[in-house]
Amino acid sequence: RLSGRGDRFRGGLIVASNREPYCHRKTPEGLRWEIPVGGVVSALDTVLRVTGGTWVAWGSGSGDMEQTDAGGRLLVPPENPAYTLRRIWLSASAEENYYHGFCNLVLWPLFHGETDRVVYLPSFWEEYEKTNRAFAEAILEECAWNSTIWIHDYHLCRVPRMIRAADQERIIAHFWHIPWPERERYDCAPHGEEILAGLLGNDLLGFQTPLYARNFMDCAAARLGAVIDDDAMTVAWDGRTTQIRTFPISTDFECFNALANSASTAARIRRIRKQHHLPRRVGLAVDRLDYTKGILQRLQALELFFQRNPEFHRRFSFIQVAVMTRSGKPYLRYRQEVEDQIAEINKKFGKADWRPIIYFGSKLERQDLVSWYRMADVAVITPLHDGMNLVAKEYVASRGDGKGVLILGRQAGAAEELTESILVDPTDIEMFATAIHRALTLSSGEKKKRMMQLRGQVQGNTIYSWVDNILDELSLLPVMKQGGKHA
Ligand code: ADQ
Repeated sequence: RLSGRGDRFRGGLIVASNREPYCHRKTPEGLRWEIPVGGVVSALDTVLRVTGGTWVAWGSGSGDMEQTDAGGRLLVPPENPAYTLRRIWLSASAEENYYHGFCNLVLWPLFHGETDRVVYLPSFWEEYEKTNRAFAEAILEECAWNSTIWIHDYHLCRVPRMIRAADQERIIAHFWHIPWPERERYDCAPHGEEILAGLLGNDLLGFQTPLYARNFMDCAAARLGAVIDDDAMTVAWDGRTTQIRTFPISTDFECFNALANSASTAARIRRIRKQHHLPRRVGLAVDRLDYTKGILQRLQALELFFQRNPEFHRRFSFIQVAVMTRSGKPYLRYRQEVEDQIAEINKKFGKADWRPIIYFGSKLERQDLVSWYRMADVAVITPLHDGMNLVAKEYVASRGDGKGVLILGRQAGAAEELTESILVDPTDIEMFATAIHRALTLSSGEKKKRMMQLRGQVQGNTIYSWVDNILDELSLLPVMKQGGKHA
């Protein structure tokens, strides 16, 4: 499914991300493994299962050490090994300052337009730098002389430059999964120059949308005085050139499509409907529990919708799935706010035999997730800011029946491609509530037409074409470094 290009990674593919794809936990029943929830993990595991290679990541599970060899390595997926996971270990201080600190309290809110939430301490940066160095060293240990290094996201901004300092010849690519803000907003980034300098150690730097790529180039010019070539889409700085490209990430269309069309999904839908006493029509949102996903605004819109449209009482329930993937005060507070708001709506409109909002706070197995997608008359995916949003694409891939309507927030990267969805500004609660009503009253012909166009879009750019496009770009790099120096 990668057009035979898996074998173009001759020296092997080395992927690096903060989160690991498989996590081992000690439980009262013994050691268990699980797949952490999140877009980066779900996209990349799909890829590495096909290409093979090594994935370097933080071993964050309580039982992780027990499962690895002395070098921190093990083969995954546990049930069907296809690639190597190289775990690295973080000290308590690194976990606190690098991960909870610089990543979650500085970079994440800053890059999602939530500058009021940014909290900065100097110790955050010290540990960020140290942890990035530990990643760079581990990556270099895993490399053959002709390996391709592929780094992911905002946790590892400094790694490309650190590897580059050790080896000029290496091919280094980086994919940025979240938005890149405009220059004015980036101005308040602590260590803004070091972040840019780190990323300009890459040969290739990929973004989800043209806007984020543009914003990055503007910031590099303004903060570092880098030279921008708008036609070639390159940034030149400190004697080297980085190619800037746009690669909108996607999902495994065929996998979701086939599973959603299966008899086992149909049986599961019947079971779920009965178990939760669902009315005929349901709406759905699936998010990691995060303030950027706009869950509170969505609940406000639903409250207004139920207030304005009593004819939907008892006939429509909304399912909110929101799994907590990060700990820490802002997330605990946000979860409390979400739960309180749901309780209030249910108290205001609910009846003994009907709950307007049904809330699940846990991880769903793939088959259950697909069953919910297939069952939902409307999916309401309305982040305040989001690099792409894979849930929107997974929903579309699961609707081979041509039914289902997607309401999508304009600030999701996915809105650039999924233009046949009903696009909303999630902070305009009036319009949002109207959009929910519209989605539920669209004619079946209109629904089908829109869904078919959306499906064409997702099918035409799957997770495999995403990797293919990145590979094509890598092979076009002017300085092909293979054949260079041996590590
Ligand atoms: P995320 O912020 O994690 O990803 P998203 O792209 O929506 O956001 O991916 C979430 C993934 O987790 C989906 O594959 C979804 O199916 C899964 N998921 C969510 N809740 C779940 C649950 N309760 N049970 C099981 N699975 C669940 C980051 C960026 C995004 C970008 C991706 C990929 O923030 O903008 O799209 O990386 O680049």
